[in-house]
Amino acid sequence: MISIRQGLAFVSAAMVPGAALAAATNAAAPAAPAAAAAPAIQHVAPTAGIGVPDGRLGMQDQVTALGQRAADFHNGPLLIMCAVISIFVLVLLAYTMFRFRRGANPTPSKTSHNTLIEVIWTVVPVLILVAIAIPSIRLIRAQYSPPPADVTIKVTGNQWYWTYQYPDNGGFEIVSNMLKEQSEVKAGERARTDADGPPLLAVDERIVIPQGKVVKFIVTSADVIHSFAIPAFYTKIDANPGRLNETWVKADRPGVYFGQCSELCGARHGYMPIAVEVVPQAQFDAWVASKGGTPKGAAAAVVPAAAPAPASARTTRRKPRLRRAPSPWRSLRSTRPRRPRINQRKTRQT
Ligand SMILES: [Cu+2]
Repeated sequence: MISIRQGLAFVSAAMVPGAALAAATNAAAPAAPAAAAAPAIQHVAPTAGIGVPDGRLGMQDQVTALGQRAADFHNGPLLIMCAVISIFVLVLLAYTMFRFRRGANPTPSKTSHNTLIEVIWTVVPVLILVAIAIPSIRLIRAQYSPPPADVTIKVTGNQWYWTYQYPDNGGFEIVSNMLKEQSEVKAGERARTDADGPPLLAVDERIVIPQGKVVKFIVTSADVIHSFAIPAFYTKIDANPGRLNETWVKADRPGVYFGQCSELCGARHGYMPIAVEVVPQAQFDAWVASKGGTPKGAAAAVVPAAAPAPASARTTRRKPRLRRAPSPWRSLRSTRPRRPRINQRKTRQT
């Protein structure tokens, strides 16, 4: 696995100018802040088979309702349809090869078309595609219609690490780097342990999100295209420079879930994992405070209460009216000299 990734890394290093040099010096990732403002929460260790790859075929166990819906659709109707169609085509092919072989048919049939069969083999695939498209489009609609967000996180892909900003909680930012193995770190440097997660997936700073709350991820990139992907949430979205993409998650099960950058983004593409830890709201607030942020609701207590409005004042605020910007053509029209009305004069003279 590592050798394939390293091979890919060298190929991509050759494709991206300057990437080879950066890979050699390994100087891209900034260090995480050394000291936190308050003691951090106790992070949980991963559960085997949940949120981590375990060698199985197919999808990981889903921990969001939307992910479960997608997994049910994939493992149910889609796989059954695939299997039935594959077996049907295989049997038909084998039967045709045997029944119409040259040995049994010295005089070959001259049949060139059959209208009924042609109608059937056109209409049936169309019906199958429609049967797949309707639930697929419903699923996409559910993915792209997020409920109002409780927490917003801005995710930025960098060569080759992730940064996460919490604008709803004071705007603090954390930098997340992959943890190296014990044999790879210098003395005094933090190495991966099994409590952090599996090799190539464990990170020094996890994204922490509250359990059962709608979390909106605004995803972008600082350099090249990355992809923010967490299989247990059924989430994968590109991080494009200069563009904000959006996805959302509502995870009901506490735990830690791992993902990776899923877009070939340069020499160390294989070394920018993602770890999301789902914790109860109280722990989330404690974690936010430990990072120097403000738990939601705490900000309201800090801001002084507004002076009571006079009795005559309106109780509801009127929606501000949007002023239309003056049209650029307007000034152009007023300064443009008027065209002489030659045609009209001519008609008057004649
Ligand atoms: Cu990447």
